[in-house]
Amino acid sequence: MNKNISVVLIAHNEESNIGKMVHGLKNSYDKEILEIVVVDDNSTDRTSAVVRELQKDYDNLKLVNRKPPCGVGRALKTGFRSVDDRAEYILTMDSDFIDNIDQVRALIKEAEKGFDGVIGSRYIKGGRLINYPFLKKFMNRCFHLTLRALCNVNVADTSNNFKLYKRKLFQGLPYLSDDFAMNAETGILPVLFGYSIKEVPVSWTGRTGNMGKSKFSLLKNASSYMRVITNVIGKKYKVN
Ligand SMILES: Nc1nc2c(ncn2[C@@H]2O[C@H](COP(=O)(O)OP(=O)(O)OP(=O)(O)O)[C@@H](O)[C@H]2O)c(=O)[nH]1
Ligand SMILES: [Mg+2]
Repeated sequence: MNKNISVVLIAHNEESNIGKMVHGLKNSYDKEILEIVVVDDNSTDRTSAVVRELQKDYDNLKLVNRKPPCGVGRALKTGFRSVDDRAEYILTMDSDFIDNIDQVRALIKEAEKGFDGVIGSRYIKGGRLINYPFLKKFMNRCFHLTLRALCNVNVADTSNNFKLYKRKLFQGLPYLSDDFAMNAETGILPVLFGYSIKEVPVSWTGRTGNMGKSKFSLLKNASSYMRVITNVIGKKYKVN
């Protein structure tokens, strides 16, 4: 893969992580990465300032500043619209996935075998969760059990924002969610539309003290994830 991956990093108040992500990706995958697109949603910290500083060293680093309303889904969609048309693949990662940078190699290797998309999966053999809240894991497993039982989607980890897909899978499918639940849609819709998706095991470590705060709230987002399931059952995802 020579210079054909656009990386989309979504960020809201990630000043302590975003520089490490950009450096880490550039250092390890300069041959493969065409560009890195950071989508900053109204951060009140120095996230954008850090990126602007890095742009002095990296000419293929883009910064997109969104206006409110914020949201993971909105930011991802903005990111997908902003990538260079020459990119064959888009890699999505959270801005706190510093420990996962080494694992991008495994995703690239699988994509090179010809799969339309590869997911870094926490829930297949070899995947690991370190310092992960019990309730979040429990709810995630319930979500996937329901998906399997009612929607016939047999992907162990649809909702991890660690995905390397052919560009059209991110740009061409009808994602409806504006919030965190879009991470589940990017795992589910390619399966619904018949693309070949491969999961590779990754380990995931929770944020530690110097990594900023989580923005995820189970209470605020649970209904959005349930809506994804009712959308699948109600056949709401349609390509025009
Ligand atoms: N652009 C944008 N990014 C967001 C928004 N909300 C969260 N993010 C980013 O989405 C990613 C995931 O958010 P996290 O807070 O890490 O959520 P999480 O991974 O479920 O929570 P932790 O397990 O504590 O890390 C991070 O890169 C955030 O900066 C938003 O409204 N807009
Ligand atoms: Mg996180």
